Amino acid sequence: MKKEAIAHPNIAVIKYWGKRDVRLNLPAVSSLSLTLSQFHTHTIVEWGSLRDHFVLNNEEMQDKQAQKVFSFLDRIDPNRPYCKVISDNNFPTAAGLASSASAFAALALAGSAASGQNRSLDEISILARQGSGSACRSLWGGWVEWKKGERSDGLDSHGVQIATKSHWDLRLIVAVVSDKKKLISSTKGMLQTANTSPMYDAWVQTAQEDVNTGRRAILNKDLDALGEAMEHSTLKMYSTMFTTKPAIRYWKPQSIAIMQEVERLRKSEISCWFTMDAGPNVKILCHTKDAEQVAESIGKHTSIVHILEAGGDAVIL
Ligand code: 2P0
Repeated sequence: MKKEAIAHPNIAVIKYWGKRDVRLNLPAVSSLSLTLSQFHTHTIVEWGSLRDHFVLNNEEMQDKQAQKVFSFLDRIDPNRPYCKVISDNNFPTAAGLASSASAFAALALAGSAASGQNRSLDEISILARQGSGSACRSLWGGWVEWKKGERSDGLDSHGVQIATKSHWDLRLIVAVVSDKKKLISSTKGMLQTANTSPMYDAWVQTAQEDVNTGRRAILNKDLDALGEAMEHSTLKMYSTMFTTKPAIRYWKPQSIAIMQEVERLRKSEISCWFTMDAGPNVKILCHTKDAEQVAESIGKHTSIVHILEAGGDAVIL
């Protein structure tokens, strides 16, 4: 059987940081995200070959990355035959977006279909989560909530779409400060934070309030309320990272200059708000009518600036 699927990356507006179960990738907190259009991962899974192959962007991979893909397919079907996985990102590494979310969402969708399983989207989201936490949010377009769930088997920890891509006319501007691979992986950073930061408990205890505020703001299309909650969630997440031992600091001087530029734009009555992830790149949410102006101002600090729209559901082709 051969099946192919497409999924888009997503950016969290209320952040996921910390795991309550490392093996199953169960999060300590719920999160909210926006799925992006323009960029996607396209993946073909073909069961039946002489050995396992993983070809990423036309290059056969043989490292840890390939192993992660093959063991993920073992989760889909423990008795699977050898297979060939061909995956392409239509966005360059220099786009400044993590590709693991769209990658595991597309792989979960294509892999399940290729094995002839009839899983629901919730079940595929649960599967994708085990490849990379944020991937469980990339099965749906628009605005998605990842409920952390309570169960120890993780069956209630998956994405839920709260609004479609056409719900709200916003843009996400991605300011690329560096396209280098991050120095410390998210998984490692999260573990280190939980083990050593005195701020971690406060982060976990106050996260649900931010999710509730963020969800309400999305449903009411209130950008100032969402932006405030997004910056708060971002900076609170970083407070836990800064206070680990040793400290984790993904920021670069340019990241701070861009955050200051966003604050300056707000003083001139343009509603725009920043968020950052496990790296130095800055993402800014604003109304579509202001996007060009915001991108131009941000462009003073970095030469790569993308203006992105809300994207649609992941699909089997
Ligand atoms: C997020 N990040 O909510 C948060 C904010 C980075 C900072 O999800 O360990 O690749 O595979 O579950 O999903 C990036 O981490 O981590 C991430 P794992 P993932 O988007």
